[in-house]
Amino acid sequence: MPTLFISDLHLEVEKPELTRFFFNFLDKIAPNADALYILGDFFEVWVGDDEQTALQVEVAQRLHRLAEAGTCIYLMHGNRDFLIGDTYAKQCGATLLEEPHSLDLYGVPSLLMHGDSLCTLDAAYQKARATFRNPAFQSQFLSRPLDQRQLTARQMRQISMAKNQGKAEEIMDVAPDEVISTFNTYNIELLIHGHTHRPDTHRYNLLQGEVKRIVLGDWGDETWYGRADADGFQLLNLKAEDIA
Ligand SMILES: [Mn+2]
Repeated sequence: MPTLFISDLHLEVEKPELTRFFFNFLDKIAPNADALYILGDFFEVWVGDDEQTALQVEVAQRLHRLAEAGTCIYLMHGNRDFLIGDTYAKQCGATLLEEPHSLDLYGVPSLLMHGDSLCTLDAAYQKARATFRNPAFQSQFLSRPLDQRQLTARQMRQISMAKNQGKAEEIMDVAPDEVISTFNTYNIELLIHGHTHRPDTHRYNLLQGEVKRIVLGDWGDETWYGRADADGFQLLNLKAEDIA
Protein backbone atom coordinates (compact mmCIF):
# COMPACT_ATOMS: atom_id res chain seq x y z
CA MET A 1 0.00 0.00 0.00
CA PRO A 2 1.27 3.51 -0.83
CA THR A 3 2.57 6.37 1.27
CA LEU A 4 0.91 9.76 0.72
CA PHE A 5 2.28 13.28 1.14
CA ILE A 6 0.29 16.51 1.44
CA SER A 7 1.07 20.03 2.64
CA ASP A 8 -0.14 23.61 2.71
CA LEU A 9 -3.84 23.00 3.21
CA HIS A 10 -4.08 26.20 5.24
CA LEU A 11 -7.32 24.98 6.83
CA GLU A 12 -9.37 27.73 8.44
CA VAL A 13 -12.91 28.23 9.68
CA GLU A 14 -13.61 30.76 6.89
CA LYS A 15 -13.06 28.11 4.17
CA PRO A 16 -15.56 25.28 4.76
CA GLU A 17 -15.30 24.04 1.14
CA LEU A 18 -11.57 23.46 1.70
CA THR A 19 -12.29 21.42 4.83
CA ARG A 20 -14.81 19.37 2.82
CA PHE A 21 -12.18 18.75 0.11
CA PHE A 22 -9.76 17.49 2.79
CA PHE A 23 -12.37 15.28 4.48
CA ASN A 24 -13.26 13.75 1.09
CA PHE A 25 -9.54 13.06 0.60
CA LEU A 26 -9.47 11.33 4.00
CA ASP A 27 -12.56 9.28 3.13
CA LYS A 28 -11.75 8.33 -0.45
CA ILE A 29 -7.98 8.35 -0.95
CA ALA A 30 -6.16 8.09 2.37
CA PRO A 31 -7.72 4.80 3.60
CA ASN A 32 -5.75 2.90 0.95
CA ALA A 33 -2.43 4.21 2.29
CA ASP A 34 -0.01 2.79 4.84
CA ALA A 35 0.99 6.29 5.87
CA LEU A 36 -0.05 9.92 5.41
CA TYR A 37 2.55 12.66 5.86
CA ILE A 38 1.26 16.21 6.37
CA LEU A 39 4.27 18.47 5.74
CA GLY A 40 3.29 21.73 7.37
CA ASP A 41 0.89 24.65 7.04
CA PHE A 42 -1.90 22.17 7.70
CA PHE A 43 -3.72 25.03 9.46
CA GLU A 44 -3.64 28.69 8.43
CA VAL A 45 -2.90 29.69 12.00
CA TRP A 46 -2.15 27.95 15.29
CA VAL A 47 -1.91 29.73 18.64
CA GLY A 48 -1.88 26.72 20.97
CA ASP A 49 -3.42 23.27 21.42
CA ASP A 50 -5.86 24.73 23.97
CA GLU A 51 -7.78 26.72 21.31
CA GLN A 52 -9.93 23.73 20.24
CA THR A 53 -12.16 25.37 17.61
CA ALA A 54 -14.90 23.19 16.11
CA LEU A 55 -12.71 22.87 13.00
CA GLN A 56 -9.66 21.72 14.97
CA VAL A 57 -11.71 19.19 16.94
CA GLU A 58 -13.39 17.73 13.85
CA VAL A 59 -10.10 17.47 11.94
CA ALA A 60 -8.58 15.61 14.89
CA GLN A 61 -11.54 13.22 15.06
CA ARG A 62 -11.34 12.46 11.33
CA LEU A 63 -7.58 11.86 11.46
CA HIS A 64 -7.90 9.71 14.57
CA ARG A 65 -10.50 7.56 12.83
CA LEU A 66 -8.13 7.09 9.88
CA ALA A 67 -5.27 6.18 12.24
CA GLU A 68 -7.44 3.62 14.01
CA ALA A 69 -8.27 2.05 10.65
CA GLY A 70 -4.55 1.49 10.04
CA THR A 71 -3.03 4.52 8.27
CA CYS A 72 -0.05 5.97 10.17
CA ILE A 73 -0.30 9.76 10.31
CA TYR A 74 2.68 12.09 10.61
CA LEU A 75 2.58 15.85 11.15
CA MET A 76 5.40 18.30 10.46
CA HIS A 77 5.31 21.97 11.39
CA GLY A 78 5.02 24.73 8.80
CA ASN A 79 5.64 28.43 9.23
CA ARG A 80 1.95 29.01 10.00
CA ASP A 81 1.29 26.17 12.45
CA PHE A 82 4.66 25.62 14.17
CA LEU A 83 2.96 25.79 17.57
CA ILE A 84 1.03 22.54 17.09
CA GLY A 85 2.05 20.48 20.11
CA ASP A 86 2.14 16.87 21.22
CA THR A 87 -1.31 17.26 22.80
CA TYR A 88 -2.99 18.01 19.47
CA ALA A 89 -0.89 15.43 17.62
CA LYS A 90 -2.07 12.81 20.09
CA GLN A 91 -5.66 14.00 19.66
CA CYS A 92 -5.21 13.27 15.92
CA GLY A 93 -3.63 9.87 16.52
CA ALA A 94 -0.59 11.33 14.76
CA THR A 95 3.15 11.53 15.36
CA LEU A 96 4.77 14.96 15.31
CA LEU A 97 7.97 14.89 13.23
CA GLU A 98 11.15 16.87 13.75
CA GLU A 99 12.29 18.78 10.69
CA PRO A 100 14.01 17.66 8.54
CA HIS A 101 12.93 14.04 8.67
CA SER A 102 14.90 11.34 6.83
CA LEU A 103 13.26 8.14 5.73
CA ASP A 104 13.87 5.18 3.49
CA LEU A 105 11.03 5.43 0.97
CA TYR A 106 10.73 1.99 -0.64
CA GLY A 107 14.52 1.81 -0.89
CA VAL A 108 15.05 5.47 -1.88
CA PRO A 109 16.93 7.59 0.69
CA SER A 110 14.61 10.58 1.16
CA LEU A 111 14.21 13.73 3.21
CA LEU A 112 11.03 15.55 4.24
CA MET A 113 10.86 19.27 5.04
CA HIS A 114 8.23 21.99 5.13
CA GLY A 115 10.45 23.99 2.78
CA ASP A 116 10.72 27.44 4.31
CA SER A 117 14.20 26.71 5.67
CA LEU A 118 15.36 26.35 2.03
CA CYS A 119 14.36 29.94 1.22
CA THR A 120 17.65 31.40 2.42
CA LEU A 121 17.64 34.29 -0.08
CA ASP A 122 15.00 35.90 2.15
CA ALA A 123 17.28 36.96 5.00
CA ALA A 124 14.59 38.92 6.85
CA TYR A 125 12.31 35.90 6.84
CA GLN A 126 15.06 33.55 8.10
CA LYS A 127 15.78 35.94 10.98
CA ALA A 128 12.11 35.98 11.99
CA ARG A 129 11.97 32.19 11.63
CA ALA A 130 14.86 31.75 14.06
CA THR A 131 12.91 33.76 16.65
CA PHE A 132 9.63 31.90 16.14
CA ARG A 133 11.31 28.50 16.37
CA ASN A 134 13.13 29.44 19.60
CA PRO A 135 11.69 27.30 22.46
CA ALA A 136 11.96 30.15 24.98
CA PHE A 137 10.03 32.50 22.67
CA GLN A 138 7.39 29.80 22.12
CA SER A 139 6.84 28.97 25.77
CA GLN A 140 6.60 32.68 26.63
CA PHE A 141 3.98 33.13 23.88
CA LEU A 142 2.01 30.03 24.93
CA SER A 143 1.88 31.25 28.55
CA ARG A 144 -0.23 34.26 27.49
CA PRO A 145 -4.06 34.20 27.61
CA LEU A 146 -5.71 32.64 24.54
CA ASP A 147 -7.51 35.82 23.39
CA GLN A 148 -4.21 37.75 23.43
CA ARG A 149 -2.50 35.05 21.38
CA GLN A 150 -5.35 35.12 18.84
CA LEU A 151 -5.05 38.89 18.52
CA THR A 152 -1.26 38.75 18.08
CA ALA A 153 -1.60 36.06 15.39
CA ARG A 154 -4.05 38.22 13.41
CA GLN A 155 -1.75 41.24 13.63
CA MET A 156 1.29 39.21 12.58
CA ARG A 157 -0.55 37.80 9.57
CA GLN A 158 -1.33 41.33 8.35
CA ILE A 159 2.29 42.41 8.79
CA SER A 160 3.57 39.33 6.96
CA MET A 161 1.18 39.81 4.01
CA ALA A 162 2.23 43.46 3.67
CA LYS A 163 5.93 42.51 3.72
CA ASN A 164 5.59 39.71 1.17
CA GLN A 165 3.79 41.95 -1.33
CA GLY A 166 6.98 43.85 -2.07
CA LYS A 167 9.23 40.80 -2.42
CA ALA A 168 10.56 39.44 -5.74
CA GLU A 169 9.29 36.00 -6.78
CA GLU A 170 12.74 34.36 -6.69
CA ILE A 171 13.41 35.60 -3.14
CA MET A 172 10.30 33.75 -1.94
CA ASP A 173 11.38 30.50 -3.66
CA VAL A 174 13.99 28.00 -2.48
CA ALA A 175 17.66 28.99 -2.89
CA PRO A 176 19.38 26.72 -5.46
CA ASP A 177 22.61 26.50 -3.39
CA GLU A 178 20.67 25.52 -0.28
CA VAL A 179 18.91 22.75 -2.22
CA ILE A 180 22.20 21.29 -3.49
CA SER A 181 23.83 21.44 -0.07
CA THR A 182 20.78 19.70 1.45
CA PHE A 183 21.09 16.79 -1.01
CA ASN A 184 24.80 16.51 -0.18
CA THR A 185 24.53 16.91 3.60
CA TYR A 186 21.86 14.23 3.96
CA ASN A 187 23.08 12.07 1.08
CA ILE A 188 19.55 11.64 -0.31
CA GLU A 189 18.07 10.95 -3.72
CA LEU A 190 14.65 12.44 -3.06
CA LEU A 191 13.65 15.67 -1.29
CA ILE A 192 9.95 16.29 -0.65
CA HIS A 193 8.64 19.64 0.60
CA GLY A 194 5.85 22.19 0.27
CA HIS A 195 5.67 25.82 1.37
CA THR A 196 6.31 27.63 -1.93
CA HIS A 197 2.93 26.69 -3.49
CA ARG A 198 4.77 25.88 -6.73
CA PRO A 199 4.05 22.17 -7.24
CA ASP A 200 6.62 20.61 -9.55
CA THR A 201 9.28 17.90 -9.96
CA HIS A 202 12.83 19.26 -10.25
CA ARG A 203 15.73 17.06 -11.36
CA TYR A 204 19.40 17.72 -10.60
CA ASN A 205 22.51 15.92 -11.79
CA LEU A 206 24.87 15.74 -8.83
CA LEU A 207 28.02 13.70 -8.24
CA GLN A 208 25.91 10.92 -6.75
CA GLY A 209 23.72 10.80 -9.88
CA GLU A 210 20.28 12.17 -10.72
CA VAL A 211 18.25 13.31 -7.72
CA LYS A 212 14.72 14.70 -7.52
CA ARG A 213 13.08 17.51 -5.56
CA ILE A 214 9.32 17.27 -5.30
CA VAL A 215 7.31 20.36 -4.40
CA LEU A 216 3.80 19.54 -3.15
CA GLY A 217 0.91 21.85 -3.98
CA ASP A 218 -1.20 24.04 -1.75
CA TRP A 219 -4.92 23.29 -1.56
CA GLY A 220 -7.74 25.28 -3.15
CA ASP A 221 -10.13 24.01 -5.84
CA GLU A 222 -7.37 21.48 -6.60
CA THR A 223 -4.04 20.30 -5.26
CA TRP A 224 -0.98 18.24 -6.17
CA TYR A 225 -0.17 15.50 -3.66
CA GLY A 226 2.59 12.90 -3.50
CA ARG A 227 2.10 9.15 -3.77
CA ALA A 228 4.99 6.74 -3.31
CA ASP A 229 5.10 2.97 -3.58
CA ALA A 230 7.55 0.33 -4.72
CA ASP A 231 7.14 1.54 -8.34
CA GLY A 232 8.31 5.08 -7.52
CA PHE A 233 7.03 8.54 -6.69
CA GLN A 234 4.22 10.39 -8.43
CA LEU A 235 3.01 13.96 -8.00
CA LEU A 236 -0.72 13.69 -8.65
CA ASN A 237 -3.27 16.34 -9.49
CA LEU A 238 -6.53 16.15 -7.59
CA LYS A 239 -9.53 18.39 -8.16
CA ALA A 240 -12.05 18.90 -5.37
CA GLU A 241 -14.87 17.99 -7.77
CA ASP A 242 -13.25 14.62 -8.58
CA ILE A 243 -13.85 13.31 -5.06
CA ALA A 244 -16.92 15.37 -4.07
MN1 LIG B 1 4.66 27.55 4.54
